[in-house]
Amino acid sequence: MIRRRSVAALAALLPGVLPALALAQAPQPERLFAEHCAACHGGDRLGAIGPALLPENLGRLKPAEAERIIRHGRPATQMPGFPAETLSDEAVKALAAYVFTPLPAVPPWGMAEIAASRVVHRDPATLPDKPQHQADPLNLFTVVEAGDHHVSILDGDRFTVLDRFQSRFALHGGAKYSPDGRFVYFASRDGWISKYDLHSLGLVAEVRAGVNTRNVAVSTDGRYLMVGNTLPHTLVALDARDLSPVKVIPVTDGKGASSRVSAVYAMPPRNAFVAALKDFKEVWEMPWDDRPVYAGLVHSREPGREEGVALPGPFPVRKLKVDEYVDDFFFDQPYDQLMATSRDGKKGIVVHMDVGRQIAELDLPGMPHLGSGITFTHDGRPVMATPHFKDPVISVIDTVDWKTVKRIPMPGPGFFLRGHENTPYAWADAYMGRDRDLIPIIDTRSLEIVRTLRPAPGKLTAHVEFTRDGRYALVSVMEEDGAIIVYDAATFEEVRRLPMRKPIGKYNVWNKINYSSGTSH
Ligand code: DHE
Repeated sequence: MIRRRSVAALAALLPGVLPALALAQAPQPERLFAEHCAACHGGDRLGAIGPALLPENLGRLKPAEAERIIRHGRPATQMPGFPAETLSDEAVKALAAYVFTPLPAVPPWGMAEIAASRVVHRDPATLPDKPQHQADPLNLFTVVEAGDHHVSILDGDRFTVLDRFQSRFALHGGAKYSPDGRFVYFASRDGWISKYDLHSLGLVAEVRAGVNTRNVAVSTDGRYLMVGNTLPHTLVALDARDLSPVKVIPVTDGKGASSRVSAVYAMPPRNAFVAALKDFKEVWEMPWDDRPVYAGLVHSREPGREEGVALPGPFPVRKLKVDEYVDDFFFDQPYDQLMATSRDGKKGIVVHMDVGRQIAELDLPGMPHLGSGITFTHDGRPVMATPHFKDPVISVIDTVDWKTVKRIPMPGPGFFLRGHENTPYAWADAYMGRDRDLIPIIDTRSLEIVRTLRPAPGKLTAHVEFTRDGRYALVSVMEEDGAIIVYDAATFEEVRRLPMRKPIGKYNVWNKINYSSGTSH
């Protein structure tokens, strides 16, 4: 086979021959991939030392950006650039298009593949009993830096970085903690689940639970993780101690159809995971304790009140039928009910978990981002507030009568929203609008914006998290040369600015393990 390098050399000698040769050399993406990419990304494109190169896994990467990365490489990673003498412009284009082409068939990724992928970095039995650092272990922050695929562990009192380490490619979603706050779990878009010890500041184990993963949830007894996948269509239960697989639950209807998982979360008072599905109009509940669940109308936390057919376990699946496909969902603070929307839907729905069905509709046009919702009390009533991807508003909804209390006008459609029990202010952003550098702050008493910050003019700024006492708010400047900016949550004055590489999200141990009403689940 004539290599492209040889063609370039020949072109200098025999210009007239080149057009014919070039035709014969029309880029063949499979061959180019095998030659240049497969060693790191796997011949099947499922990933090896490099990430999986499938459309599902490349998320928001644009084809032009993929071409740029192939040509110039990715700084601070092992991805090299391929100069023109190795890959012509056409070859780069063909490769970029190839990685956005879906695989002809979903590869098998069951118990055997998951178990074989597991890497144990340290025997859990050898880990220290006490923190090996001076920081308050419950006021740490985990910061996901997407710029160079790293994670920083931040002391939430001194605002110093205790550790910074390379993560799996493209971590997405909130870091999740064990109930005692000792361990943190991450999910990457490629399905890697990593367990990190916050006492000794080191990785414990990793496992690939899927080929393309939405997110991971942790049971409040600390024994299990549940991973929701879009490739293949499965939910995967892992043993939280060493990440060994416990059960793969196929997301099927028993008649040959299957569905991607939208997301899975823990519902603490129910001792159950709950998953929403993208392709079935169903919500699935899977308890992690040994209590049976019932496929019937009544499912009650009061012993003896359940009725229906007991489903087989472990992780028996109770399927609740709903009117919409659920892309995004959120819980009321007692965790009895879930509010849900589909991305293209005009309305939201409310599902009561005990009743076992949909009980109300929500007036929520403009693509609400319920996953970023928060709850608080307004005028003595429990309410939830959510930003919208499309409308420049924050909707505030009464979680008793499900009426809209207010649609607060915002400077642009937003992505995230955060509050805390110890502050009356909720911090938003204008991520999806034109002025993406704004941080509007809402007074939850008046439901008005009381201040709008512009922490880094011209730079995308979003996602806020509070310290455990609610005294400081940490804001992300989500740029390559970005920062975490610490604000006094009462005076809105800047206290500290820490340089970071595109810090996407940050998660406070205390707020997460206590299921703070102002933070994500
Ligand atoms: Fe996210 C959380 C889905 C795009 C940053 N995002 C989540 C979760 C889901 C989700 C299901 C909850 C995970 C958890 O914590 O358990 N995100 C989606 C999408 O479907 C969407 C729209 C398209 C996609 O690419 O998958 C999407 N998300 C983005 C982004 O473009 C963001 C801004 C940057 C990025 O990482 O790609 C982004 N998502 C985040 C962050 C969280 C998140 C920072 C955690 C929020 C939190 O506070 O817990």
